[in-house]
Parts: sequence; C-alpha cells; structure tokens
Amino acid sequence: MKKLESKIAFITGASSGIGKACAFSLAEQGANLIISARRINLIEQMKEEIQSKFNVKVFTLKLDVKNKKEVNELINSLPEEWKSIDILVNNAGLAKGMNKIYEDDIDNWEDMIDTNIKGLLYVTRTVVSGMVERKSGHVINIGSTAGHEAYPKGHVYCATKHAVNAITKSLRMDVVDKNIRVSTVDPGAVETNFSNVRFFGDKEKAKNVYKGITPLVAEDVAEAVTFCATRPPHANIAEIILMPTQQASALVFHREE
Ligand code: NDP
Ligand code: 8X3
Repeated sequence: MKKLESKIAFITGASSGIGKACAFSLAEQGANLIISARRINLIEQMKEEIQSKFNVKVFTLKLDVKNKKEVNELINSLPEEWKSIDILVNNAGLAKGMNKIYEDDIDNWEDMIDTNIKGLLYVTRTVVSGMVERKSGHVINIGSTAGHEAYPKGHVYCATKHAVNAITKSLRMDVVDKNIRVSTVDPGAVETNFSNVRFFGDKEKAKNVYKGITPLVAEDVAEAVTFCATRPPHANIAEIILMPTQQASALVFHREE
C-alpha cells in the first residue's frame, strides 16, 4: 500500500514549478489531488497525465488565492467526496521586481503581499477549519530562505516570506491540540518560472540568477514536501531548509565562470 493512498492533497499554484512537481510526487505516493491555479488550461492538462500515470483521482480548481470570496466559496462548495482535505500545500506565490525600495513600483508590493501572505491566509483559514472539525490534517507551507534572511532589493518579497515563517510557527501552536501537523519547506534558488515572473519575462535577467551554479529543481523541493507528508502520524517535520550545494546563504553563492 502506498503511503498516501486514499488521502486528499490540495495544492495551490499547481500549474508550474514547485506546485506542479508536488502534484506528481504526492500522486506517486497514492494521494488523490485537488490541483488549483489561475491557469486552468495547464492544470487540466496535468490532470489527464497524473490520473493515467499514477491511477489516482484528480480534481481541478481555477482559483486565484488573492480573491477572498472565491477562495471561501470554491473551497466550501467542493463536492462531498473532495471536502475532507488531509494535506494542504500552500505553494502559490511570486516575486515581482527587484528594485531599491525608494524606486520600486508599489503595485508589485500589493501583488506579493496579496498573494504570498493574504492568499495563503485565506486558503489556510478555510481549509484548516475543516481539519479542526475532523481533528486531522497537515499543512505544508512553501516558505523560502528569504523568510530567514533579507537581501538587497528583496524587501517586500523577503517580508512576505518572513510572514509565512511566522504564520507557520503560530499556526502550529494554534492546532497543537487538534492532531494537525504544520510544516514549512524553505528553499533557496530553484530554477522554475519564478525568476521569469520576477523580471516580467526578461529571460536574460532570469537566467542570470542561476548563472554559474547548479540550482535546485522543482522536484528537489517536491521530494522534501513528500517526505514531510509521508512521516508516521506522530512525527511532524517542522521545517526543512534546502539550498543548492553552491549556495550558503541568501547572498553567498559560489559561481563558476
Ligand atoms: P512558478 O512561477 O514556477 O510557479 C508559481 C505558481 O504559483 C504558479 O503555478 C502560479 O499559477 C501560482 N500562482 C501565482 N499567483 C497565484 C494566485 N494569485 N493564485 C493562485 N496561484 C498563483 O514559481 P515556483 O514554483 O518557484 O514558486 C512556487 C513557490 O515557491 C512560491 O511561493 C515561491 O515564493 C516559492 N519559492 C520559490 C523559490 C525559487 O527559487 N523558485 C525559492 C523559494 C521559495 P498561475 O499563474 O497559473 O495562477
Ligand atoms: C526564492 C528564493 O533567493 O530569490 O524565494 O528569494 S530567492
């Protein structure tokens, strides 16, 4: 029997990168999936592939985590067989821009705060209340090394990931008596679509982030998430921080010429 057989895992931001890799990795362990993102066409394509490859059930949800009303209504109106979410992977997130704070575009800040903090909170509020009723569940947040250390021009993105770190710790205390596990998986540099989004499609700038290093890939992070999800019920992995071998902190990289 696979470790996550008959469990339901709900992943936000499952259309790309780490969220997508988590979908495949959790399905490989037998979990049935609710995969959500704004780009429904991408998750619809994944649905077919995951169902046929792993023989699990997949439910797709077009969901913008920034939309409080949508989060509440869509999650609360899931079909009966999908309501009892066992594992929530709060992955949806983004960085927008990398400029000095006094020169930056405030709209980018709103986007990051609304997605990475408020969006994660809306989803958590809705899903965890069901977990509390059932006295069972596991929340796995995708934080970042940016949640542990700030770096120049990273102000608001780093602040959002520091917030995720605080929310994770506080939530763990709030549900300690409810048989709910709370984990955070905090990666350093992972080559996904993240830097393309951060630099508004400027491929050159995005590529430079990983120049001279072998970055993590989304599957490295997904393995850590699946490790958390597959521990025996009495064990909670509170935090995993993972970085490329050539990264030692948010700022220290060994880049080869
Ligand atoms: P990608 O850009 O590849 O994926 C981001 C995902 O988030 C997409 O599926 C996107 O889906 C989704 N998303 C963004 N905004 C929203 C929204 N408002 N509502 C729902 N979904 C949304 O980047 P990554 O996979 O790298 O990023 C995933 C997470 O990992 C983020 O939280 C990021 O901060 C974190 N992280 C990334 C690191 C890296 O170096 N790449 C390192 C540390 C942490 P869609 O656009 O279809 O809605
Ligand atoms: C993403 C990693 O270093 O770009 O969270 O902040 S970093």
